[in-house]
Amino acid sequence: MASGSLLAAQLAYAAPLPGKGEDPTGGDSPASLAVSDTSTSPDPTRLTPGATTLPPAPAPPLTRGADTTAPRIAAVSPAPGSFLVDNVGVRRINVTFDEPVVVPAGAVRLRTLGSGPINGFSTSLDALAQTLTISLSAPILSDVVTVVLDYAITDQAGNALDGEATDPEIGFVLTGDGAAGGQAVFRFRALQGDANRDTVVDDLDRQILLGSLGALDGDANFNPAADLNSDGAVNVLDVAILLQGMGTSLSVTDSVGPAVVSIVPDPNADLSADISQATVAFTEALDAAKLDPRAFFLKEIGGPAHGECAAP
Ligand SMILES: [Ca+2]
Ligand SMILES: [Ca+2]
Ligand SMILES: [Ca+2]
Ligand SMILES: [Ca+2]
Repeated sequence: MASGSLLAAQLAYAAPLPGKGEDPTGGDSPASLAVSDTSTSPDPTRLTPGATTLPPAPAPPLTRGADTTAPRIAAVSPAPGSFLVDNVGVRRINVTFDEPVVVPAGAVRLRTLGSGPINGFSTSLDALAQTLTISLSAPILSDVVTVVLDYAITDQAGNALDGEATDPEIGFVLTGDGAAGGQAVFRFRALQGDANRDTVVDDLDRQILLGSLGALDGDANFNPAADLNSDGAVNVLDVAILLQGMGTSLSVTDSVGPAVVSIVPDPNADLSADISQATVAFTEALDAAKLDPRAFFLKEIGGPAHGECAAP
């Protein structure tokens, strides 16, 4: 089932291919196409009748102000890849950007490995609009949570989020590849009481707690793994957390389909040159044996499809 959504995916471009959008006749004739193709058609005899000069190159995108720099994510808390073993789990996530942003509805998506999309959450921006807080209506104490921040998020000038993260479970300094566009994907794990983080809460975790019971941070027998709530002491609070989680395990059933992380070139940007290749990155590995080339094709808006694309 997971590959079904992939196979249904289609790549459609919001921007016209170069030439089409600048062609005042809007026609599809080879002559009018050649006019705007300045790189390969210098022959003046092919100009549209009446034209004295070649038309200007398509305007560069993002002309709404001096700010042409895409916003990036500077920090995520909890840190990407965190394995939370307390009785709070995944309940609140803070995402700090390197400049004020606008977060439209639908730009933040949460999913769990065990039960799919999370709908019960709210988002808020701080006064400076640089930190986004995602608050879940119910804490997630046992699951794998994936957070997707879409590049519908923009800065105040409309530049799309430059959000690519190298690995959803590894920290970073700043997201992005230097070009606007690209979803940010982060992942957390939670299993209450799993002191050794082996995805099962059992007697091994109980032994780890007993070995450190009564210890304070700095004591010789203090084991950070036993301090389930990370308050610097291994005590009755940690025992209570362990007992609540005892016998549970982390779901390993993958019920979540792959999602697109980024598309290059950005489908929302005007193209300044012909393209022969588009690169699509996904949140997880795809099953190469089930990749159907017909799932990917390029199509001009109002124009023809450009054939099936080879997927590596
Ligand atoms: Ca900016
Ligand atoms: Ca990018
Ligand atoms: Ca364990
Ligand atoms: Ca503790």
